[in-house]
Order: sequence, then C-alpha cells, then structure tokens
Amino acid sequence: MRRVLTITPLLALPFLALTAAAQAQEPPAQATPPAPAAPAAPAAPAAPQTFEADIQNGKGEAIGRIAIRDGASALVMRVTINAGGLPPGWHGIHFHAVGDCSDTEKFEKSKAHVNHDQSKHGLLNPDGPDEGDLPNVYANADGSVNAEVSSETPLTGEGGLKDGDGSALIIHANPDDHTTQPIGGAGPRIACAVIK
Ligand SMILES: [Cu+2]
Repeated sequence: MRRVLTITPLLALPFLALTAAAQAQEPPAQATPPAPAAPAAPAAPAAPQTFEADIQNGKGEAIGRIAIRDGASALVMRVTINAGGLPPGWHGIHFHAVGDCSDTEKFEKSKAHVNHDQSKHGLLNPDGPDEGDLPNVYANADGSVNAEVSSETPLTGEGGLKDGDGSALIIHANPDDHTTQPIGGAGPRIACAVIK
C-alpha cells in the first residue's frame, strides 16, 4: 500500500512542504507486505543426556572423571584419568551392578557385572558379552588415560545403568582377555565411579 501524500499547501506553507518531502523519502512503512511466517523448524532431536562422575582410587581419592552420553541405541563414555592415576598399561573396565564405591579397599560393594540375562562374560566370547563388558583402556607411562568406549547398555530406562541401586564403572588392575570367566582375568578392582 503506497503512502499518498497530500501536498496541497506546498506553496502556501513551504515549511510543511519540506516536511512532506522529507517524509516522502522515508521508506514507505507498509510498502512491503509482511513476509509469510517461516515454517516452523522441525523439532531438534533431544540432546543426549550426559552423566558425569568422579573416578576414585583405592584410597578414595579422585583420579579422573567419566562422562557418559546416552544415545538412542548406544551410550558413549569418555574415561579421563589424571597423570599418576593408574599403573601404566592395559586395564579391564566394566559396568558393575551396584552404584557403591564406598569400600575403597576392594570395591566389592559394586557387586558383579551388570548382566540381566546371565550372559557369559567377554566381548569375544561366543556366549557373551554380558551387559557390563567394555573394551580395555590403556594407561600411559605417566598413568594418565584418555579413552572413549561405547556400549549397548543404556544409561537410563529399562535395563539402564541408572536403575534403583545405580551401577559402577570399575577399573581393574589387569587387562580383560574378553573371553575367560568370570572377568577375563582382569584381577583386582583398583578404581571405581558411581553411576546413579
Ligand atoms: Cu569388572
């Protein structure tokens, strides 16, 4: 809709005429029809839930962190351990059934592996794996770890790690051979993180 200027008083009232001319140079307020409303953007998928917790050693000291992102069909977990945190070399890690790391001497309150269907232990076992099984992580010469692993065991929901009594990430002294029972020869439990 174009603005209609009435400039009748152009000669008689030059002041008003100048004002009208100035207005005429302004962009017409209604010249452009309003743009149609943009279609609603499709709803973004919900951001993965992230869970973080300290990892503690056998003295109850925090040596690092876990960070778990829960996806639709897998979770992804980062394991970060500070220098001096672990003995160098490979270490078996598993999800254990109870979120209790309070007995730092042995971490036995975390119970056995998460294993709702009584599968055999071992990512390489034809009758496995159980739901707590994970790849080994490698501690550098300085004892630090930066690793990322995945699991089909969910963080939340049915069969999830954050069930009524929670779960724990346990780090063992030795590597897991991913085959032998019950824990692939991974040895004592030397670090623990509560997932609850
Ligand atoms: Cu274990």
